[in-house]
Amino acid sequence: MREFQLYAITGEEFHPGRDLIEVMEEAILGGVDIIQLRDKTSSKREVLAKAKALRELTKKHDVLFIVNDHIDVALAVDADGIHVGQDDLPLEDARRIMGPDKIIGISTHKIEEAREAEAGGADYIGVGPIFPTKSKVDVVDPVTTAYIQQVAAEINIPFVAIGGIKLHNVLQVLDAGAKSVCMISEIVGANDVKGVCEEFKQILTAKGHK
Ligand code: 3NM
Repeated sequence: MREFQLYAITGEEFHPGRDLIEVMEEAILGGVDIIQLRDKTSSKREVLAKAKALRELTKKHDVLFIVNDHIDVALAVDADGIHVGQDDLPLEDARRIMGPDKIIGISTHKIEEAREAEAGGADYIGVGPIFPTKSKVDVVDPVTTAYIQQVAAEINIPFVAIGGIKLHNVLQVLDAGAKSVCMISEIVGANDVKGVCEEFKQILTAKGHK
């Protein structure tokens, strides 16, 4: 799997009146290396239409494209991969459907889930929520930065920290051992999406992550 450091997830509720593709293109121009389409409310047809547009955009800029949950949509648009939650399609089945070459990521919230994901063949795991967040409805209590240290020490596949990460606290996350960070609201809800991404990128670069 190609490495990534700055991961942005879509969240259209954070940019009312602004076009999804325009916002995500700004994020890419600011330095995001991977985008996930996450849409828990639209119809399958609507999700497919957004996925097609985002696939085109990410191809144009050579950025990875992941679809949350909708494995059929991921395959239909030839996304780079799928991201699943603990209650979605099990890893084994997701792998069978996606094949050996696609990226499969899974959200994990405790070390047992992280170990299980690694053993089950996930390409990367989400680790969170690090801080409180309002961007996910069924979110569990924050796992804290101490937990990042545990994951960094024990888990051998790439992990991305997520949940409540902002420009003002991202250094704590990196100092705890995360090499990749993922945000919804701080990126797509910003007035200057590109500028925020550039700032994240600068902080990552200063920490030695390209
Ligand atoms: N997954 P924000 S936290 C989508 O812990 C998601 O697995 C999480 O949004 C997890 O950057 C989260 O706005 C929401 O806090 C992230």
